[in-house]
Amino acid sequence: MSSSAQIGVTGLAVMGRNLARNFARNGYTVAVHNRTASRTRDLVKEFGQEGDFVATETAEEFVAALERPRRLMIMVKAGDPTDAVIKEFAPLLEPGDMIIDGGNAHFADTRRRERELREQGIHFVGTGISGGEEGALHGPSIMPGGSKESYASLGPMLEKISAKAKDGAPCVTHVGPDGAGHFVKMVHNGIEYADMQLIGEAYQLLRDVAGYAPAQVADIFRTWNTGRLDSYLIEITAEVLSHVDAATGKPFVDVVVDQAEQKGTGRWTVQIALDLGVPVSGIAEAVFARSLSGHAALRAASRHLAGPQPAPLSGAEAAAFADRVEQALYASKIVSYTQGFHEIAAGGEEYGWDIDQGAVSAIWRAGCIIRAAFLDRIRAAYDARPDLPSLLSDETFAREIAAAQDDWREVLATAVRQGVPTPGFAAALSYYDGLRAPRLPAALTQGQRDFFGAHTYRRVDREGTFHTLWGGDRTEVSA
Ligand code: NBP
Repeated sequence: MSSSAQIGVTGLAVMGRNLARNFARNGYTVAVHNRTASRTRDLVKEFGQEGDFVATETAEEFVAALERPRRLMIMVKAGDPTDAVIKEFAPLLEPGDMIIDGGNAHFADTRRRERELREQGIHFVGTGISGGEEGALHGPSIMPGGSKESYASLGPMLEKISAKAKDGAPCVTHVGPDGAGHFVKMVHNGIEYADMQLIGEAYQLLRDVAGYAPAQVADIFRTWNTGRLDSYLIEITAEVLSHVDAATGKPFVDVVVDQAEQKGTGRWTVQIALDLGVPVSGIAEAVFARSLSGHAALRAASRHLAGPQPAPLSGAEAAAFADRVEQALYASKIVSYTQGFHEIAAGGEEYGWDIDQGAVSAIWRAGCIIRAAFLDRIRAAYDARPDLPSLLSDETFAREIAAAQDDWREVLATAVRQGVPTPGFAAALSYYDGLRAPRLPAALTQGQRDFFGAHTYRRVDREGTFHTLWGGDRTEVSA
């Protein structure tokens, strides 16, 4: 067998198979391999005419099929399977070769794998890939980490198979060293959770408070999708809401069990944010809302609890309310992106990654699940001021939130009065109000901590750290 393949893909389930086809359709010779060899044979049988595939059955054959330095992409289930595959292939590789992990790995695992393989001279490129199976085939958003050297070799190939933004720019950038790519992919997914939760809350308000049927709500989302909320998630929301169940003739959304599942990347985003001390309250509420929905027994046992029943609005009032919900959704969305980008900045600082936030927002403009017109504007904000401390410090976003806030508050007040749960909207507004508050009750918290634990506090009028002798005569001493 000649070593002719420019890239190899091992792990040919939906993602790996479609990425391999994407490389082949773009003119690359692709070696393909899967633990269960029938998947490899099926791929070549079904799609062999799309390009140059080299089907291999053993690890040795697979590695031998790759030109040097070798580019070997792993698309297996994240976690132990990734380690098993690395263990199988690494001994067959040589210094300078690259292993690209395109699975949804935890960035800490990626850091460990990168360190271990670096000792062998192998570049380990943890790469976030978003866009689902369609994206993998037609162009995903790609977030590679790893060394600069590996990006010089891989970048042009990834640029070719990636999604392209409206201005033609490929949705891939070298995010930073070691685990930076998987970290950014993790936060992407956290933001995705928040986006979906906020859309869900808007939907429920439009149904329960405005009194619209799912098909009418779908029309409202379609209209929103022509404005500043233009995004893939709003577009598919309209599709899902207008879908009718063939078996019952009912709206599809009414026959689906209302318990949301999750695979873990949203949870990781929140866990890491807690470690980094970054308030990602909107993302956290989105994760918790999925968790609450899944507690079927608890929910069943709680149905009798007292609370108001929403009373649907009349026609003109409903339309006016829908406009206000759009404002609330947009303002809350600005806050979740603000929180997500804060986490990326904090992760970059903690791990020494030097992540270009503008470049990250640019590669999310197409291909990935959170793709949206909005991301062009985030990029513009970071381009204008790369050291922007927060998206809310950008004048345009601050002005838009200022214009939206009366409606945002009104929508939340209505939701609270009518007993419609809106944890995402509420967390976003509290974050906003928390940041703008001239004084926070944290001063009282510090006093309590000093009282029960002598934890000390700082004063507004003098440098230093102090403690009050609470159990004694309450004089203040320097700590
Ligand atoms: P899965 O996550 O379902 O993984 C199936 C693949 O892993 C098969 O090729 C399977 O081989 C292989 N595999 C397993 Br399981 N254990 C293995 C082991 N010990 N050794 C070797 N191979 C093993 O596939 P997927 O949905 O295509 O996703 C692939 C990766 O991409 C995952 O990390 C996923 O999180 C990530 N991702 C998925 C999406 C998406 O939309 N699905 C989006 C973005 C990222 P077999 O055929 O022999 O069982």
